[in-house]
Amino acid sequence: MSLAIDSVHYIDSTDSLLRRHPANPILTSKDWPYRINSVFNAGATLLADGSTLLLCRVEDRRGLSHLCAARSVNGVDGWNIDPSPTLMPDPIGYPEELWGIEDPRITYVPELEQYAIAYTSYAKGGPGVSLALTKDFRTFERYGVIMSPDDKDAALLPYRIDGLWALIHRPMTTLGAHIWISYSPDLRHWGSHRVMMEARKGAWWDANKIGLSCPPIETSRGLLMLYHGVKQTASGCLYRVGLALFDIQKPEVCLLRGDSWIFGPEADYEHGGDVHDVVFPCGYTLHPDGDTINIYYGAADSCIALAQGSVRSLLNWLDNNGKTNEEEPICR
Ligand code: BMA
Repeated sequence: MSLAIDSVHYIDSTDSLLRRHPANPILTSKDWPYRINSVFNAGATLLADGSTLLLCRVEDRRGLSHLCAARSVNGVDGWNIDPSPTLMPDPIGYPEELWGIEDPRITYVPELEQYAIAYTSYAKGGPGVSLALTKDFRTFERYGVIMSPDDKDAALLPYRIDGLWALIHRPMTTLGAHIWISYSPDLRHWGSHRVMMEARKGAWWDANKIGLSCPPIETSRGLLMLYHGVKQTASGCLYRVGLALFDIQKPEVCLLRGDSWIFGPEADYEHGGDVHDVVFPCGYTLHPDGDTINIYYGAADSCIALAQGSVRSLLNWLDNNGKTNEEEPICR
């Protein structure tokens, strides 16, 4: 009897899709110029001179988070870390930041000639999505909370669609923790909310709770999304990363979704830390070849690590392992 083993995906290894950098973890609390508890979940971007900027979530020794910039010529080592916090919560001007700001995702927006940072602002009402614009990661124009609690895991798309800005985010609703997209004429007023992709149910690795990882990657095939799935187990949550592809001009249309995760906690620094068994990417940079990708992720809510891959290989993997909506309802 020939068991359809290919369909079980045992032979389609994801091992080489994203390779951990030998220098991992690339940033830890020991590297910090001031006393902190942990550093993780960093947004990433390339600056005009080709160097890499990470906007890191730093948790202080009260348990509250702020953001701090680290710059490096090669994106791997030689980090130049701001000597004091780059963006502190401002609970007086922005009460939604009372308990800190977390998990930034950076999008360079050519039309505005600025970087847009979507981050979690945390206060009594729960986590919400806030937005700030900057040209230099030194001064910031805050837009305040743009998605009210409970909402997080957000990134702005770098272009308008039919004149409207688009924001991917993850509201918690009675329907569950699914990925949504919303539109705005001015970055302040948001509507036309639509579900992009739902969490699966039951025993799946991405059951019940999913969220955007890095901002989606623009490719010739569509918007390539890395997303995290959270599996609840008897010994806690397992945070892993999967892949899906969406239409560039109609991002609520899901073209392909992989069944299995492509990256999960395996290394010691991912298994052990303040929160065990977490890989949580918030940023990526693309090499000048247009294909090699650096994915920066928080490991175990304690440090920052780097995994490298190829956009072409990620798309190939989705072609071979992803399902379309015609095959089965992949996103609902
Ligand atoms: C999520 C977010 C992340 C965190 C992860 C694991 O809900 O709060 O900031 O890394 O949980 O603790």
